[in-house]
Amino acid sequence: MSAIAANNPMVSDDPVESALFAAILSLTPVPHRDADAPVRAESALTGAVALALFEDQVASRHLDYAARWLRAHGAGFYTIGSSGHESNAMVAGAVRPSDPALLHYRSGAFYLTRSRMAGGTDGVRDVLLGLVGSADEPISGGRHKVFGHPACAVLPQTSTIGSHTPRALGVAFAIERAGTLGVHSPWPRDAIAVCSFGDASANHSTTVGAVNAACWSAFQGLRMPLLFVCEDNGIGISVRTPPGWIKAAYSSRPGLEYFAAEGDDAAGAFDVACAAAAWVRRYRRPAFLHLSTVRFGGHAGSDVESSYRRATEIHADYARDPILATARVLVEAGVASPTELIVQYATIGRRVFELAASVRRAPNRLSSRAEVMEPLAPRRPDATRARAAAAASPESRAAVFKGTTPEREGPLTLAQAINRTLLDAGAATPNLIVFGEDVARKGGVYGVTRGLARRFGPDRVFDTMLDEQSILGLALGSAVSGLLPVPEIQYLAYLHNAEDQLRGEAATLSFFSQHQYLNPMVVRIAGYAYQKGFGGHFHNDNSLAVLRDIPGLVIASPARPDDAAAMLRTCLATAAVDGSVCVYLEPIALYHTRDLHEPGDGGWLADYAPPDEWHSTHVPLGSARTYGGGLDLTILTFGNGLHMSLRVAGRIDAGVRVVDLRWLAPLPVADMLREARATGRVLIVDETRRTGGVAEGITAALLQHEFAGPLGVVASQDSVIPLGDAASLVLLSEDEIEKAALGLLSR
Ligand SMILES: Cc1ncc(C[n+]2csc(CCOP(=O)(O)OP(=O)(O)O)c2C)c(N)n1
Ligand SMILES: [Mg+2]
Repeated sequence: MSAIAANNPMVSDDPVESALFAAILSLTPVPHRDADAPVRAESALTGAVALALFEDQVASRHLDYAARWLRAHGAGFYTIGSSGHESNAMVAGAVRPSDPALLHYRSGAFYLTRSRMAGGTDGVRDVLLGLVGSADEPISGGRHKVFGHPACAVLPQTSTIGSHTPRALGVAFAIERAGTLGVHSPWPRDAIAVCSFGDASANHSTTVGAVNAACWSAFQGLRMPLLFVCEDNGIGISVRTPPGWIKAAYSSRPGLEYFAAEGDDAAGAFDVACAAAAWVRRYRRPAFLHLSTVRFGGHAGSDVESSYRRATEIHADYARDPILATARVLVEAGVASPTELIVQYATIGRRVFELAASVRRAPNRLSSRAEVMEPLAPRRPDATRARAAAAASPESRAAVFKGTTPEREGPLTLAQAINRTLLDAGAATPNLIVFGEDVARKGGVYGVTRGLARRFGPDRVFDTMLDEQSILGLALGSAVSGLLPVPEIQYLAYLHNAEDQLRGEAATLSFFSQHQYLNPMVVRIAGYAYQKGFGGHFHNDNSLAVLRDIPGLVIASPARPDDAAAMLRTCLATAAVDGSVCVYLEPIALYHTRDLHEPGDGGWLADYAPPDEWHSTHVPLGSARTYGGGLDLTILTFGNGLHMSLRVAGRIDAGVRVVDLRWLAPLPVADMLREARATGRVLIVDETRRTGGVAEGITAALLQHEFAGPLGVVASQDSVIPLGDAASLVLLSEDEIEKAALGLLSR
């Protein structure tokens, strides 16, 4: 058989292949039998299906050879393969091509089976184009090597292991919820979500959390059609998973049905996968399919497996080759002879090689910065304005607002304005859902979501379990399933344990899918400091650096009730129109603030604009608001800084204009520059930290655009915020602002 190997320049002397050939050739051929019959008694796997799966498995194996060959020739950039895991093709064969799938990076054979079953794309070519970073690759366009295709219902994953599991939870949730709400979804009503990951990944808190959230849901009877697939090769790079651990950890979880399959038993794996899929589809509850596999060729091309595994151990795995397992049932069932299978293997290898050689010759790489960045966060401002101005019918509004309307209520606080805007949005947007900790029955810790659950019902407004990763996961999955999620993170401090779901998942989806998959969402986060009643660091978090550097993320920072309403409409509109991921940061200390300069002046209240004014009062992304037209000093600020700065400006005997940036991403650079140049002197008032604070970005933008006038910065200390009055010792104060302003004015 070395002649066959020599026929394929991608493979030379691979012991896995030699062992596979020898084992296949040692099988005893039997007379040809009907390919439509089961390969063995009681199995659902027919000879014809097994043969097709064999071909997918073999093609997947050859893609791994191609990856290394392309790498060796300087044309490929990724060598983590699926060799040894090809039994995941059985899982793909057991579910429907319309079932949304979020895949492990070793689920290559799954992807090939899925693409064959779904039609509309050549999976082998897709993967090859991914390996060489070709702009023609159908999902990420050369931006990452991922499995994904909208025609195959495969969502691209990131490289952060486990990070796709919360989204999978959300997709399963949304399959059901979109159906209940009558919202159009890309997934059939009886679909199930499929989510694969490795055994080491099964220990990651993200995966543990997603499985737990699925169990928590099922335990109380919520529908969660989610099939977890753990591809257990017993190792994570070089670290062994304790034998028996996956079974011990996942076989007796409340609400989770456990299925176990051996990857070297083709018919058995197929049947167990069918049983697991059928169980999830029928009962609409989560299941865990534990698929035992081996891993051939180390973790990746660069990995020297022999440095941490004994040769005997490595060789012993060859007998568990899933391709051999499928070959065995095919030969034993009389569907093919050993020689026919080897010839088929070589033919597929040749085809993969020829395709690999062709993508190597003309890789069509991304060639400009604009091309790379185009799918990050495309925006259509005119469509957003039009959408933001669209209200529900007067009748629907009357029903939601119980006869009155917010524009007739008189001046509102910030919290009230957000609340009324959410009510209006809920009335106008049937696919909008609001959820988080305490948002439904209690109406939010600060009452911002009060009344929403009563008006829109528990299918659209609901309390979640206490897990920010799962809250964001519900949003991520809902958003790719036709819903417009508005999740709440109770305090900014509690975003940090889950922020990768925003950073790695939400903000990258459009980039890695060329906006073929979008996850529009508006994440409301109560944040910033200066809270009097509920003190200490965690309720007064003022650190935004982790949000500000996420490419494409919108950060809205409303300070006043009228802006808060308009900006929330803008966020919801750009989410719906462009698929934007928006963080809407609510300053807790200003929620119920009524006055500005003196008690009783009502300077922080505002009327609610009636719908016919929403178009003219629209606040575009990245647009600031200026207070006063003073010619002596420009204060650039946002959030609580606006309240403090306006008070200081009212006290100083000079012409001060105060600019509320309103958007921290994208920063309103043009507005900042115009207002800075109008006075020639700038004070940046930044309530967040000195290090990593917003002032850093503002200063850089001013300097890059050659603003040359005097420039001052005041910000809070680089400190954790203490409880009680001591907080004021480290937080930016009005006195500091005033002193800095007077200092600049005297220059
Ligand atoms: C959050 C995270 N930490 C670390 C890594 C680096 N890393 C990549 S794969 C891997 C091991 C994963 O093992 P397992 O889940 O068993 O999958 P396998 O490769 O064995 O199929 C590690 C540590 C990562 N990608 N993501
Ligand atoms: Mg593993």
